[in-house]
Amino acid sequence: MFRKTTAAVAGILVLALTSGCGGSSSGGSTATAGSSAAGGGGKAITLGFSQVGSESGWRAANTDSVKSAAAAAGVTLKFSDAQQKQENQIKAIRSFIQQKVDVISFSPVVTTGWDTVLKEAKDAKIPVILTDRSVEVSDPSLYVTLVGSDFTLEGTKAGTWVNTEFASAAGPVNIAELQGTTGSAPAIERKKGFFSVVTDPKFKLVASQTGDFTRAGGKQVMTAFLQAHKDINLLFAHNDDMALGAIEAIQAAGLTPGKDIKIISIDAVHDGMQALSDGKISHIVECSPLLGPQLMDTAKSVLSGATPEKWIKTNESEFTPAQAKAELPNRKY
Ligand code: GZL
Repeated sequence: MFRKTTAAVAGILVLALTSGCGGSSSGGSTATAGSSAAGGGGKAITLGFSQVGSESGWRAANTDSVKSAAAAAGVTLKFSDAQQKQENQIKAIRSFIQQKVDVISFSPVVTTGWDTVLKEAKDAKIPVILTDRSVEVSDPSLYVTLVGSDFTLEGTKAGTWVNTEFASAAGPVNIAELQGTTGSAPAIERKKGFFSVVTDPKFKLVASQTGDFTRAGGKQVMTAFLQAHKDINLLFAHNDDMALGAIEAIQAAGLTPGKDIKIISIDAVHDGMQALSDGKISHIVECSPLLGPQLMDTAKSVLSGATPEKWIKTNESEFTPAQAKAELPNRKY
């Protein structure tokens, strides 16, 4: 996983400054928006963006951030929704290459399977900027940088809260885990970070399965968990949407979320913060979707010839119920 800065990666970007032309990418929905702005060489910037899909409140906020930042930056945006399918992202990237966009950006739905299409972008001399999620590639020069969160740290923060919350518990503390999309960077790294600190033998992982980051998935899987296990003490949900679905399942089982089963989640989207404020979720680690402005700034600097750090990290917080109550009026998403 090339998320570490590798000096050798410098690479010389030969930038295609031809402006993108019309047309749509196959696979998912594509739209073009925004007016042009000067990039390197004074040419208008056209950015091709392949979004994972619309699986969660986080994703909706991330899409809004990218689209509004492109409009504010005067970047012509070609936007493709992959409906959570890697093949649609690959098709979209190939379409952007054919359209000769100036720069390509995408949030990779999973970490592997990108070498071939990113090599095609490199051969076409179109720089690629990752947002949100990372990739595992054989050649780190296949993308310029990642603008996104440290998911391992998010998992570690969640695990640290668990250790504090259950410090006085003799155990066993039975944990159920709703994993994010299988093979995605946030699912892999949040799990790794969490269990790197939740190591006391009193903690027992009694159930773990993907809910694919959706409310429906969280509800369906938690319902099955509750049928199989009558003694779950803690739910670790990789995102708020799955936690919100799980809350419905917990209530349907006649239990009280936040009391009978503590819930630790990640994202801090509005509905998650509301549930936290109401005590149904116990603690939330923030993962900011507001990556649009950083993406546009990075695209412009790359097209002007700069070589950014290999990973431009977003700074994030975490919230207790009281903090959520106070923060809710200020939330942008
Ligand atoms: C994290 C992002 C994840 C969110 C989920 O950066 O990739 O995908 O945590 C979203 O809500 O579906």
